Amino acid sequence: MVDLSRKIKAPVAVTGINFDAFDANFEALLGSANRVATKPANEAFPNADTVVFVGNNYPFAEVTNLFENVKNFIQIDINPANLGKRNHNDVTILGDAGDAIRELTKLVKEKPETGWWRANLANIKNWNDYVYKLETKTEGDLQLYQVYHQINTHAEDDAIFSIDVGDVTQTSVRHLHLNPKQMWRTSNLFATMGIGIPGALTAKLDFPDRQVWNLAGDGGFNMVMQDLATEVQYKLPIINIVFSNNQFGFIKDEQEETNSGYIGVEFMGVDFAKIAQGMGAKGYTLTSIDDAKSVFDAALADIAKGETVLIDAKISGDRPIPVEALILDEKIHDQAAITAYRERYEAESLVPLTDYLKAEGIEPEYKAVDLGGF
Ligand SMILES: Cc1ncc(C[n+]2csc(CCOP(=O)(O)OP(=O)(O)O)c2C)c(N)n1
Repeated sequence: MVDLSRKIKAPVAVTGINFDAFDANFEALLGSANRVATKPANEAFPNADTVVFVGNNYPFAEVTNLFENVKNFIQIDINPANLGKRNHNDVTILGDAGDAIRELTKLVKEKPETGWWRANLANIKNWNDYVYKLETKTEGDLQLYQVYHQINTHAEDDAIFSIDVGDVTQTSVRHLHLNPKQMWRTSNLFATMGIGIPGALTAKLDFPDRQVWNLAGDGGFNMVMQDLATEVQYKLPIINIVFSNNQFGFIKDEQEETNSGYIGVEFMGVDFAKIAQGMGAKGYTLTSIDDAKSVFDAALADIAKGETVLIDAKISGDRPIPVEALILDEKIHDQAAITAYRERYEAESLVPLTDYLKAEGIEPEYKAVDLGGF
């Protein structure tokens, strides 16, 4: 797929669940669209004239009308029931996705570099720089981003990540920088909170020699934390990270968009490190950026001794940037709204794709990215 992308100069978007199939450093990786998503993917679709839809189910595409502006739709799928399910197909290929992509890559001629390719690559780089800037901040309150920085720098080359449901799902597709040897799993279609611990337990039982992480919000962790004792009982050295913000962040953000106030989305803090200790695991509380590296170093040393570990990261309540409702483009939004958006999400450096397209002489589609909260 990477070879085909480079040959035809078409960037690659993934569904969230599939982002571990690619190296995070692949220069044309847009990420995923909608809400568990990245900015470059959400901006690319309204401007894309052709989509090759490969081995995909992708129900969210229908709900948000993601392919509204797409003129040519090519689908490759081995399951006939999936063909034409999400969009009208102009070309349909029934077959194994890998085989079809390999054959197509041989058949197509190398295309010279295009403005579309350059604009998307620049947009991806701009987004990656933004993400990295947040992760490597050294001042201010501890945010989830700096916790991911420690996870990335402490993760082994073939680590497995079990991800709970909430902001942690959205932020993992943005801030876990994976390679295809690593693996992430979550509850994708049903989005069942509490999946983090059981996923990590089974991962460690199935792959005892690989490093296993459970990443969960405090809401999701509260639902299943008793099974930390199961990790200890079966001597499973799993690194459990709890992103504690005393709120159902993912739902609170939805309520910000749709309600005139908040209801039922805030709850009291819990000392998860003490609970971990009470269950025989090693427990750490992380409260500052300064301490992040040493806490992770200590946790990884425990893991090396075969201990089960929990790090309770007391993060700020900052909302991660809503890329499903971007407010960056002067042709679409007023300046005051753009300034407020940039300030709130520390997004001064973010450039809309439309700017990169204009610079390449391509007339962009000025359509607000508003994917309705999905
Ligand atoms: C079992 C279950 N109950 C409710 C939901 C709806 N839901 C999705 S995300 C979410 C909030 C997650 O909160 P938390 O784990 O604290 O993570 P945060 O979003 O704050 O990072 C809720 C209630 C769900 N997906 N699964």
